[in-house]
Amino acid sequence: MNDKNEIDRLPPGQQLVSPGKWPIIGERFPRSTNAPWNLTVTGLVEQEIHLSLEDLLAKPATNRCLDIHCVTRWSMYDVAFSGIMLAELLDEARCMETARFVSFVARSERNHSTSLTLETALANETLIATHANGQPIPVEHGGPIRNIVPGKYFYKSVKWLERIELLAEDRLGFWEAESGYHNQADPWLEQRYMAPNIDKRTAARLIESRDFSRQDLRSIDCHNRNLTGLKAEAALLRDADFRNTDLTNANFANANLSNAHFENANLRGANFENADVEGANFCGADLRGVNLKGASLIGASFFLPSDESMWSKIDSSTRIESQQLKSLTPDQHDWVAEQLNSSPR
Ligand SMILES: Nc1nc2c(c(=O)[nH]1)N[C@H]1C(S)=C(S)[C@@H](COP(=O)(O)O)O[C@H]1N2
Ligand SMILES: [Mo]
Repeated sequence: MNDKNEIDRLPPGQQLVSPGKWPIIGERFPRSTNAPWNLTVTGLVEQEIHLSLEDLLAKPATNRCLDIHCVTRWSMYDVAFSGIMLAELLDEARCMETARFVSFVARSERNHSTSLTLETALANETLIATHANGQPIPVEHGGPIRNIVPGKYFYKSVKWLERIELLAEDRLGFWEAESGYHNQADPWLEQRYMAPNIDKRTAARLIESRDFSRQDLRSIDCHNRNLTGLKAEAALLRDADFRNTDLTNANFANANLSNAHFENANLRGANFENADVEGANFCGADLRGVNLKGASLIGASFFLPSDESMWSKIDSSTRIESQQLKSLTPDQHDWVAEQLNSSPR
């Protein structure tokens, strides 16, 4: 059980999902192969270990009731995981003195992986889990074997774990290397992303051109600007700052805007078709005439209950399908659904 009291149990910037609604994030299927499931512990160990799923299931299980915190701002309390402690497997494998990092590699098309220092992996009591809430973990959630790293954003917990590798030097994982996710991933410190890699002059030139199409502009600071008609199709704008910006008729189709900030932005007529706006903040923004069809809305927020100045403007001219609303948290869902039924203002 989580021993924090309810008030400070939710890390900063997170929202709770509806009870029992576990979102699927990232890959949905393991690499397809007929090979039986097994787990290898390899690298800087005295004794390499190969375990079949049956071997793993035969070991005495440890149960842990844990809170999940995803970097895209959703959290879920009290998932009862069970499996084998990483520490037990490593006792068996006997790590060499030179082993300082541990990499968890998935059976996936992209060899998805993540890594931790060995010290963190053990201190956080990493679990090699086979069951969640009394059932085998469903395949879309990483079954039959996934690692679970308590106290870190959920991207440190790989689905379809098939190899644990002990290393002397760190090897960044998929999200950490490809998408700039923070390698420490502490939700209490909001370690979501690494610092951006664009210099100020390049940013200024791009803002001037109003053409961000297909560019990697993660975390770009555009707040308080006039960017009407911005072209940003398929741009990588995760964590970008568009607070208070005029984005009338901007085109963000297919863009990655996860965790982007649109607080109080003017988005009238903007196009977000098929964009990823997971965890994006639209509080106080004008969303009339906005097209959000096909956009992924997990963890997005549209209003701040306590502050009416931070309620976005949504009406029947805002295009969101009811299917999409299901990925919002319950209070966001109900509020947005109600606004969508109001006539244009
Ligand atoms: N193999 C694999 N593991 C993965 C991912 C992935 O894309 N592939 N995504 C990570 C991310 S970003 C999150 S938030 C969680 C999501 O797990 P869930 O789909 O069971 O909620 O899995 C993590 N592990
Ligand atoms: Mo994630």
